[in-house]
Amino acid sequence: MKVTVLYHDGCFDGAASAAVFTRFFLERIEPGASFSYRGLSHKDSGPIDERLFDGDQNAIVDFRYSTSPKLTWWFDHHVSAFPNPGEEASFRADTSGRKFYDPKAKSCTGFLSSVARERFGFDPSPMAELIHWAEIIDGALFPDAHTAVVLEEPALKLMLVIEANPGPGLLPRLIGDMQHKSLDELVRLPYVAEKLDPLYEKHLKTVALVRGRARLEKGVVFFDVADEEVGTLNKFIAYELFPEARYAVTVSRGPGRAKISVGSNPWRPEERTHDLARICERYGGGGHPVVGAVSHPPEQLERARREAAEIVRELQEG
Ligand SMILES: [Mn+2]
Repeated sequence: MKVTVLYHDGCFDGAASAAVFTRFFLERIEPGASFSYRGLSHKDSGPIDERLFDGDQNAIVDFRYSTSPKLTWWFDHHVSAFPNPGEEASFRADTSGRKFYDPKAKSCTGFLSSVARERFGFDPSPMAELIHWAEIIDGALFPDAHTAVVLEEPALKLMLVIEANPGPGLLPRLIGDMQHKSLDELVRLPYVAEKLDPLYEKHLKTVALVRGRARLEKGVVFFDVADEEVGTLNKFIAYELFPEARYAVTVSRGPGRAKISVGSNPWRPEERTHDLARICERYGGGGHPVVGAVSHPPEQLERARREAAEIVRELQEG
């Protein structure tokens, strides 16, 4: 039996969900099954391309629903799991007993493990470490900013590699190894370590850069790193430097955009008095009440800098 597993690409929870699903399937459904994996990205909107369901059984984990009759297993926890017409009704009408959704679950990995244990008699305990860290990472439940910035834990180093997603074959191979190896063993695998080392070095350089530039004024941390290639910016550095900060505003430059990031201190939730999505919407951006962003074309960097200064003033006054 061929099983195709589609998972949320570039995401620790997505890869961990695929690993737990595979082990569950081999132990409780079909011991001789063979697996192929393919990552799905939120960049492609609209219904999922039905040609991807090329297995005898087809699963989606940690990603939105599909009404295709070829989809035989589904586990998700995203609030936006049914963006297209008819999808939610199709899920509600499903009687297969193999499609599961809980938008309150912190991670899909944790949700999938519980369902597999309760409904199918799967024993997830050998994968407890992986499941634990998927809950922390996807639920943003880091104990403190230092843990989230220094990334000493093997799970967080693995997160760095998974989110950078270097090369098309790496995640499918890693999903295979995640089924039986500890996180410490995973980060030492040569094909993981050779990607991790330069990523981790770059990460530490970015942390040092931000530490040198960030300033706290009236509860708001501000820094501008648009003149440097920093890649994805760890959003917790500001709060590691200034634990008393309420908000952080950043100007950075990504491929094809000048970006303003606006966040609130996740370890001081009671001190957030602004809806950051609302503020970002006024400048053409969006997000959630606790974190938002505004993107402009790269040639409008000066505009982004001006707007960031306005946002800083607004947050300082509130
Ligand atoms: Mn997830």
